[in-house]
Amino acid sequence: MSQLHAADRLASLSPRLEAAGQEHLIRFAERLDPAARARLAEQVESIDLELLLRLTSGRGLAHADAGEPSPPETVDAADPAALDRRREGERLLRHGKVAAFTVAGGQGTRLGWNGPKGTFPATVVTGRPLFRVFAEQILATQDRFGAEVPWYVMTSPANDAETQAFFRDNNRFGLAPGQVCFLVQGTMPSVDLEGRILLEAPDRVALNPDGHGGSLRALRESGAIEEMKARGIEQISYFQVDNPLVRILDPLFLGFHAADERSSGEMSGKMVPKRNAAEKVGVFCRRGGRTGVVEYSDLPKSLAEARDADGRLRFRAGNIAVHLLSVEFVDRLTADPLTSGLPYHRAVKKVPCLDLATGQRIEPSEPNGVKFETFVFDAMPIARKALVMETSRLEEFAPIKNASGEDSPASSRQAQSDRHASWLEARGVRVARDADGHAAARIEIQPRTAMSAGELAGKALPDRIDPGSEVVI
Ligand code: UD2
Repeated sequence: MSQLHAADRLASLSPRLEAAGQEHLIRFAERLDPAARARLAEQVESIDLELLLRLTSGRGLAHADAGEPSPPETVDAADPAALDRRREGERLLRHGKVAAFTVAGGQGTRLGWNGPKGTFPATVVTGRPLFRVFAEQILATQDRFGAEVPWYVMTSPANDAETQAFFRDNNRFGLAPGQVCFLVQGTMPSVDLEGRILLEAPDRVALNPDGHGGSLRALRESGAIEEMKARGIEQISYFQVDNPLVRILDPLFLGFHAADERSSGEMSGKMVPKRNAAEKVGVFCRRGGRTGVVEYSDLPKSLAEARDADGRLRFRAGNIAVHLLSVEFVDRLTADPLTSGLPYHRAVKKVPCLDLATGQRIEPSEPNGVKFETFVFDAMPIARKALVMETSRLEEFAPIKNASGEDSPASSRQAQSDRHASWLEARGVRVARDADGHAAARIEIQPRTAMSAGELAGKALPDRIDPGSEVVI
């Protein structure tokens, strides 16, 4: 591109930027070479200034106070319909109607891992990375039901290349060519506290990933929805990259979601009872006749701590971020970008950027910027009827989020051993336990061996597991 052309492009953006109060974006453009000017022009052209104006003036934002919430109705494995529902879920898997979908676009800053979170060594003995843990569950499901499960992985511009390289270097963990599909999520400009778009460098707008709610639009824009329809996929099994205990393709959940009169088959979620009032998980609620999630940061302390007559937390339905969505629902929801958007949540954060007056780089010590993100669970109230299924924390939830303490690699590994100890004990194996009742050995059971205690039947198992031992089954 010629220098003149790039300069022209920037000049022609000027009136629009001025009208939107964002003319500072091209203030430092004179210092740039033609290629950098062209890059800047392209980025600025792609910003939806109208959307930003709406958001910075408080419209299109999620409201935490949309009526008094009440706890939702839930179903679980003890439900009288469970056996029939499981059969229906198995039928969907046998007929290849389900795709797996991982959101892995987050930046994983809390964990402090230098790389995409899915590459983190998560399992107890062999240190299998999260992506391999999920791939092996997909392979194990295929072993059992005989139909291929396509796997969609959403990345972000910051980690896409590294994520794809990891899959390539590991030969897609044994999955077939064409079975793993990557899609890159969208971004939103970060703004300062006055709503001015921030620059990361003279030729670069400060962008943040648009939240996991952006996954629905990314499914459409990448062509994944069309591809799923062509493959005969009906349901999408959505999960986060951070939970090695996640049951990716759960026939019981699938059956409740797709075939129960309490569900519309559009969107469902799984819950576990909250560990305590302060646990950092969103909670499922009913509001205005609809089921949805209130994020932990939006739940007033008085409600978070409220108890029912049995002494249990009133809002105990902790969201473990495992959802089923029908392809048809995502298709409908994303058909019209103007009317179908999820509400944006506003987060005030520290955003390294240029001082908009001087062009000097700032590493802020206090929050100086606003990031806008959408959350996938805000699609739930849009579903005609959304079902919430209760499951067990021991079986399905031990996320890796923090470097230490709760929800850390250490706590997740202990939880993995505890789950596997309980499976072995259910088959008569004596497992050493410590004074707190945790497994006193490191125990890894691989998905292709068993994905539940029942599946260990008929397998060669030790009689006992001694304290301090390491066992892979
Ligand atoms: C999330 C839920 C919380 C609870 C908890 C369960 C939100 C806002 N909160 O908390 O209610 O259910 O999980 O574990 O979801 N991601 C993207 N792109 C983005 C942002 C996030 O792909 O732009 C992915 C990220 O890679 C991860 C997941 O979404 O897999 C969760 O993101 P988070 O770490 O921001 O959410 P968290 O753990 O605070």
